[in-house]
Amino acid sequence: MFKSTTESEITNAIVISFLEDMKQFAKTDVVIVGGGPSGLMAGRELANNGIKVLIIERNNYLGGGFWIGGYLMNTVTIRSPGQEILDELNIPYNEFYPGLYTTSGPHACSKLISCACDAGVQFLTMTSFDDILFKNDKVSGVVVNWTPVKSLPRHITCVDPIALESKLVIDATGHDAVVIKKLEERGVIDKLPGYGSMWVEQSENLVVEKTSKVHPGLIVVGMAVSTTYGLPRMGPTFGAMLYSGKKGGNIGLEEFRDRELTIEGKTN
Ligand code: 48F
Repeated sequence: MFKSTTESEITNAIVISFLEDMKQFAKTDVVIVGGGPSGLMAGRELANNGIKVLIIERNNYLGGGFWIGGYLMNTVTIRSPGQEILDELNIPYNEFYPGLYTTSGPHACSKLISCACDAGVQFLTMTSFDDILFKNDKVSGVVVNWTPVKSLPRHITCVDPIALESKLVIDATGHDAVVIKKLEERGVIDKLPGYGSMWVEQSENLVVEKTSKVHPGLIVVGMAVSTTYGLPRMGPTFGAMLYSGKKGGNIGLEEFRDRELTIEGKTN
C-alpha cells in the first residue's frame, strides 16, 4: 500500500520545492541557454568542477536535436575521436565504417541528460530566453519567461519576464544563437554572418576550434558557433557538439580561475 496523503500535501510539495529551487536560480555561477548536446556537455563539465549551473530550456524536454540522428531516424552518428566521449558517458556504440560510429539516439541522449543531472546541473524547462542582462559592457545574466507566454492571445498583455543573474552565460541554442543575436541587435558586435551550407568534414573541426568567449560574460558552444562565425552547417553528426560543449565548459572554468570569480557553488 502507498502511504496515505492528501491532494493539498502533494500541491504543497510541488509548489514549495519548486520555489525553493527558484530562489537558488535567481543568482547562479553559470546560466546555459539551451539543453541540447552542447549545452548539456558544457553544464556537466562545469558542475563536475563545483560550479553552480542552471540550464534553461524552452521545451518540456531536454536533449535538443540529440534524440534524432537525422531525417526523423533515431540512429546517431559520431566520428572518431567522439567515441571517447561516448565511453566517458558509458554510451554503447558500433563502428559502422572505420572511425565512423553509430549509437541509439534515445540511449545516447538520455545518458547525457542523466550525466548532467548526476554532476549537479539544475534545470528550468518550459522557460524561454527573452533577453540578456548587460551591465558595464558585460553579459551578467538572462531575462526569461514561461514558454507558453509567447502563445497567449494578443489581448492578454503584459506578462513581464523575470531576470536571473549569473557570472557567465553560455549560448547553446543551436543554429538560432539567440543570446548572441541580442548583442548583434544592440550593435555591441558586428552583424552575424549566419551558418553556411553543409560540409561535415570542415564544420566539425571548425566548430570546436571556434568555440570561444565572444564577449565578456558570454561563451558560445555547439551550432551557435557556426551561426556566430559563418561556418558550414554540420549535418547529422554529433561529435563536435560534445567536444564543443566540453571545451566551452573548460573556457568557463578558466574564467573562474583567471578572473578569480567567486564560485557560488552547487550547495549555496
Ligand atoms: O539544437 P540543439 O540540439 O543545439 P546544439 O547543442 O546541437 C545541435 C545538434 O542538435 C544538431 C546539429 C549537429 O549535429 O546540427 O542540430 O548546438 O539544442 C538547442 C536547444 O536550445 C533550445 C532548444 O529548444 C534546444 O533544446 N533553445 C533554443 N532557443 C531557446 C532555447 C530559447 N529562446 N530559450 C530557451 N531554449
